[in-house]
Amino acid sequence: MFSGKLRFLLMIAFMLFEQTGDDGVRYSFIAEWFDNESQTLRKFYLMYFTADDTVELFDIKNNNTFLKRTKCEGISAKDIYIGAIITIFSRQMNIADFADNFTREKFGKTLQKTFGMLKPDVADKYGEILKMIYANDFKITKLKMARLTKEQAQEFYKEHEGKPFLPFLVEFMTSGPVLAMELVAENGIAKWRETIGPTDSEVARTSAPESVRAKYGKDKSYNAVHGSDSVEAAERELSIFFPASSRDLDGKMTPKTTATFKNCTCCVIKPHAVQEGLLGDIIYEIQKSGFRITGMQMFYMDYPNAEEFYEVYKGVVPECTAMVSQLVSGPCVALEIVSDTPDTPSKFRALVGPPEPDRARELRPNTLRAKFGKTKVLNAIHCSDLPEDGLLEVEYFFKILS
Ligand code: 3AN
Repeated sequence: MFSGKLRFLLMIAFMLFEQTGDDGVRYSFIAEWFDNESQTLRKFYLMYFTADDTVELFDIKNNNTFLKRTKCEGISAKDIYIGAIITIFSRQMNIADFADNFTREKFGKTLQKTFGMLKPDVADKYGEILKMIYANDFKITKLKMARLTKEQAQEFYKEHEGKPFLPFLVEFMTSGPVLAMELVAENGIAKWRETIGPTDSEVARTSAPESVRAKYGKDKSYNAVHGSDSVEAAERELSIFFPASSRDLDGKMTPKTTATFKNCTCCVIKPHAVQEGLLGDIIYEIQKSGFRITGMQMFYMDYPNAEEFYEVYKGVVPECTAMVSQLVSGPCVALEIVSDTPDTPSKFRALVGPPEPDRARELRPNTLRAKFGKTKVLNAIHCSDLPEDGLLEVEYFFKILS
């Protein structure tokens, strides 16, 4: 009906009206998606309607509507910020920029990402500290358990070059695993500094008794946790652990995973449980039950990978298609689990419980699925079925995908 140019102008005019007429507001972003088939980066206007949590996609190059306004599982205003990866019908879209000033003003000043890191002295307290992170309204958008080399620790703390405590700090930071995180919240940088408390844990106990360092740190050296102190520091520190491109890497290696690939089993905390903020609660239960977490990383699975991962269930488990859709609906967290006994996979299965949460609640109320699951598909956790699958699945995540 309209020529391409006119249609484009109408689109722009439409975008100038932020009120959607149904008591909601429409926010507009530039979203990017790498199309594997054509090997091109495709750009869209992504409109998000607050009234009913619906989204619409407009293909910028082809100048047409790519996805009509529709409800999209698991997406709410809190999930959308610059740099976020959101999954829309199995396509992982990167929110690259704001598409109008209205959205920039509403979103731009408030949501901010920062870098947080749990140090080697709290490796057995991940669950408790992650619970605190969620209780303080942070979203964890990237996460990796890693081991720093001496060079990497020196690079990370290069602002302290020449200070007398640096050699000890480097030794401490390379003595065990760290848990690196990208955290997002309103005024994230200042908020995370406030959440962790003063550098010296002894001081924290008097001046900020509810802070992470007051609760889990020992002194000013063993102080449990790190937080960036400026936008520049956050960018630099995030790029060390989570490089966005090879330019970020600049020839250096990222800190390596801590996965051991020995007497282990695989646990995947599913996207719905991550989105519900249950990561800390689940990890707390796992650590409390005597299992050790020796590898942990957040993954944004794409459709082919999710299908490959669940391949053995295809044609056997009727919910397989729904399980694949759930796994690509947002970030999941994969764990390498070990224990002091040789039969870690079966021991861990017993803690996870029956696949159907309702049944689990009846028969095994103390299991993870009984506590955190909703339905057979949304049962919070995947764990390896057969003992020999444990290592294979750990390798799939921590060698192949990672
Ligand atoms: P923060 O981590 O609170 O930003 P910084 O940047 O002054 O503190 O120091 C970085 C790290 O160096 C601290 N987290 C702590 O582990 C260590 N550190 C700082 N000051 C001292 C000190 N005087 N003695 C020992 N370690 C220190």
